[in-house]
Formats: sequence, C-alpha cells, structure tokens
Amino acid sequence: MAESPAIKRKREEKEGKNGSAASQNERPAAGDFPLAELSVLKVLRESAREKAIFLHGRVNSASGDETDAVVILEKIPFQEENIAELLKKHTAFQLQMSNDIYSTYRLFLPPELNEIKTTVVYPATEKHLQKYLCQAVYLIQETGEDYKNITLPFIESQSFSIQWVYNILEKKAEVDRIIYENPDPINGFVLLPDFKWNQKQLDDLYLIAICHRRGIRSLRDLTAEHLTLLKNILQEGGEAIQKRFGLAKTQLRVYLHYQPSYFHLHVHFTALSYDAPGCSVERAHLLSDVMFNLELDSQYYQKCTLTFALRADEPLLKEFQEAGKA
Ligand code: M7G
Repeated sequence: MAESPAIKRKREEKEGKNGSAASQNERPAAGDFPLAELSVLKVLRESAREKAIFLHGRVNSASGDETDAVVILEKIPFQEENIAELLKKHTAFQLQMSNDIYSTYRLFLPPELNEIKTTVVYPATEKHLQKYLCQAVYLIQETGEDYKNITLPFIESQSFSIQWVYNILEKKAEVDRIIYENPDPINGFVLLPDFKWNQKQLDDLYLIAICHRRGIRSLRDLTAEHLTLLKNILQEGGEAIQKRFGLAKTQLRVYLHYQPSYFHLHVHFTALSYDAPGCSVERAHLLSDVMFNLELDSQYYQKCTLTFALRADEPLLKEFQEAGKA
C-alpha cells in the first residue's frame, strides 16, 4: 500500500529536521547500541514467514561487564512508492532458474532500499529472553478465583518494568511520536505508534493507546467505572487514526491483550487487514466486546474465566500446575 500523504509528510519533516528518521526525544540506549560488538549467544526464535530473527547476545561494557541484549532483525514490507527506484537502481539481477515461461532471479539492492528494522532491548532481563524464546505453549483457563489466588500475587511479585510507559506519559520519551492525547488524568490517554510499526506503510499499521490513570493493571481490573475511559479510547483514538492515516474506524482492530506483558492498561490498534502478532483468539479481546460485557455486568471481568496461553518456561505456568490447574 502506498505511503499516505500524512505519513510521507511526517517522515519528510523528520528527515529534514533531524537528518535521519530517528527521534531526538527517544532514550539514547538503542541509538547508542554497539551492534558490531554484539556476540550472539543464541537464536531465540526465527520466522521465515515474518522474515524476522530474534537474537540473544552479549555486549562488553566499558567496565568489562557483560550485558545481555535481545536484538530483533526484521525485513520490512515493500513501500509502493519505492518500487520504480528499486527496479532501476538494483546492483545485480542474477538468473536462478528458467523453465518455459517461468523464471526466478536474485535481485540485489543498494543499502538504502534494503533496510532491516532492528529492535533492541538492552539491557535485557531473563524475562525478556523468555518472552522471545520459541517454546511450547499451553492453554490456561483462569477463573476469577485463580486470578486472585495465583495470578495476581504472581504479577505483583514479578512482572516487566513499565518505566517505558511512564516515560511516555510523563513526556520523557517518544514525545514527538504522539499522535493524539486526551490529557484527562482519569479518562484520558496517549495514542502513539507501537514500536513494532515503522510508520512507513499502512499495511502493518500498529498503534497503542496508553491510559493516563495508573493502577489499572489489565482487563481483570476493569469495571463499569472505566467505561468512559474505554469509550474515549475507542472513539477519539479511532478518529485520530482516521485523521492522520486515513484508515476508517471500520478498518481497525481495537483490542486488549490478556495477558499483557506490561501491566498498565493499554489498547492495541492494528489495521484490520494485517495479521498482527498477538491478535489471535487466545490473547486479543476486542475493546467493543469488552465494553458490551461491562455494560451487562460491571463485575464481568472479575468473575469470568479467561483463557490464555503460557510458554513452557514461564513461572506462572508452574504456579498453575502446582495448584493442579494446568
Ligand atoms: P502487551 O500486550 O503488554 O505486550 O503490549 P506484548 O509486547 O507481549 O504484545 C505492549 C505493546 O507495547 C506491544 O505491542 C509492544 O510492541 C509495545 N511496546 C513495548 N515497548 C517496550 C514499547 C516502547 O518502548 N514504545 C512503544 N511505542 N511501544 C512499545
């Protein structure tokens, strides 16, 4: 799909201003990451379909310590407006095989047309390594009681840091990436591109809305009291995306994850035509369905059984197994 005029304008503004598409307000960690010094310890996961590889590596710091990092390398989707340039500016075009009217070639491109999206988590914790490691997965059925007795104590004792979320809400990071904000401390939120999306094409559009209010960990904490917040996210978020990127609300998949990785309420907005990672039935809960359920029963998400998948090495799976629930 072609880069929308809005995306193009935004990219050109940025490139003109900064000399590169990198945000000046982003934390320096990834920008300063010494990629060439990374020694790869393990391939955590590799996907031919996603054209991505997830690496666990180590970097020697100045003090001589070794620090773990997760590095994700991912080929990016084609951008329609680059195709003519790509065909013209190739550096080599080699025939691989030919048979009747069929043939395949290897096309080699100059570096600027051959970008690899690189995501860095540095320093990475053991939990990050686990998150990206390819493992067998098991379905869990968590009742409201299980949540109180098993899951809640577990997530209170160990879950990912949400400092990056607070940095966004406090305008300490990603400030110039914010697409829309409703600043109300109770019913407001910030909408910005998810870091999975490079914003260069709409095909894989992915944004997140992060609520300002703190202490709403996940779907499990929601009651009818939060309906105004959820309505604002759905309506205002959808309108902001339509205005900026030209995608209608009916072309968006708007959902929450259960379980999320980060326990501060946030909502995912992805292009409906995009098979986004994490939009499968055992994880994604459509925001509109969540709102209907809360309208029917304010305590719906405290009472209902929620099904989700856990990876083999996740300590929470062990907790469920020890309680005879998995
Ligand atoms: P989640 O359901 O808690 O976890 O969603 P998941 O990563 O397992 O899906 C958190 C969402 O926030 C994901 O879609 C992440 O890609 C996104 N995300 C994570 N981090 C650390 C950042 C970040 O620093 N900036 C932005 N913009 N998005 C992030």
